[in-house]
Amino acid sequence: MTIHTTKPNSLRAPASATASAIAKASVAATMALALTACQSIDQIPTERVASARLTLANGVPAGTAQLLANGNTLTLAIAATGITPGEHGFHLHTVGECKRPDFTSAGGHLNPTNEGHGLDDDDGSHLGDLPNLSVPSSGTVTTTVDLRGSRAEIEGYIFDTDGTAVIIHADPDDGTSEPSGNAGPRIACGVLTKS
Ligand SMILES: [Cu+2]
Repeated sequence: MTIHTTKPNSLRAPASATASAIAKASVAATMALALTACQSIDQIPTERVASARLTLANGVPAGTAQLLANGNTLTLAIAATGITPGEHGFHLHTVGECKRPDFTSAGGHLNPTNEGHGLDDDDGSHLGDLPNLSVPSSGTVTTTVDLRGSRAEIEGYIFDTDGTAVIIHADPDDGTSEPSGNAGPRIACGVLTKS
């Protein structure tokens, strides 16, 4: 996989990325998915706001997550690899720090408005509550999710003084249990860094 240098800056792999073929392929897969998951040309996110390099608990690279913008909508696009097949909790966490091996340094869910946890619960949900990742037998998953709220508001929360992390858990988020959906240990983590 070659990342062509003639592409606009927003479509290139992060300059700081390692030469890992996995990471480069993941970036390309993320962009391809972002371009195909949309309904029409004016819905395609055209600006990369931030990106995160995901790492497993053992330090192995596990793909990328990118924060993309289209107008007032922010979309998180993830291309993760090396993940156990099945359903996995997937969240934004409130501190942009991924200390291995347990990633507890990332704190709890990003929840700037003090809501309850859970996309399926009736007491609201955290901004960082995202749908479970459904990982196929290949161990590689690509998907996009639109974040809830205006771009300016969400960027303010994500790029606060302590930053924000993207986390994948070992188990599925049950959508209701406080405070984190009973999703088990954190198996992959990446810090969102402005592009
Ligand atoms: Cu989490």
